[in-house]
Amino acid sequence: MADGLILHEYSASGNCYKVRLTAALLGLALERREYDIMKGETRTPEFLANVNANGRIPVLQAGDRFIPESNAACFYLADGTALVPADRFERADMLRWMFWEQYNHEPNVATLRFWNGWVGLDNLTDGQRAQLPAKRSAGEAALALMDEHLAGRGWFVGSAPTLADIALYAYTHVAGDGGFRLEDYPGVSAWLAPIEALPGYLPMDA
Ligand SMILES: N[C@@H](CCC(=O)N[C@@H](CS)C(=O)NCC(=O)O)C(=O)O
Repeated sequence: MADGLILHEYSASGNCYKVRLTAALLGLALERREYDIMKGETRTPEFLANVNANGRIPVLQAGDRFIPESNAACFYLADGTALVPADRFERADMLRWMFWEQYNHEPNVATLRFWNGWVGLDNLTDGQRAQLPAKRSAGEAALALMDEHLAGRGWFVGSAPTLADIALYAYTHVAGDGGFRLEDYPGVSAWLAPIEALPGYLPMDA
């Protein structure tokens, strides 16, 4: 890839980890720039003007162009590789799971991890506290749907790992941090190890 690649990130974020994991599996080097989201470092006028007007990480920088949104950044890295199926239906099916991840999985599984491990359950606003039961049951429903889909298959789409697996792995493998019990989802639990055995696999805390 000709462009120098820079990942603007907060390392502990699963959304950022997805991009690092995709790059690692593809053998691509990334320069990493860390922003402390707990200190509002992605909300400064400089960040909003120069990196992402949406005030969030990850943002992948390719040369002088910027790609916010984790799954778009993963796609940029993996387009044309085996992590994106050549078959048209399977490619759309991969995108289906990546959109689903952002709408049904991440807002529940990742948010409870963040509230539990970063904000602290005692520090939630009344509005956040009121959302806890709904987020818990929506997160459990997401894990149950993954479990059902994985019954009898090794990967989310087709017969090989794709970006759908990477996008879903990022927050699923640390779902316990948000109080979810992965042992209740045997299909999901069994799917983690083959991802971790892929050549180039990078752990979240590396
Ligand atoms: N849909 C976005 C979500 C990005 C997002 O929510 N990033 C969080 C960290 S995981 C963030 O930057 N939070 C800091 C803030 O909102 O100020 C993606 O997939 O990249």
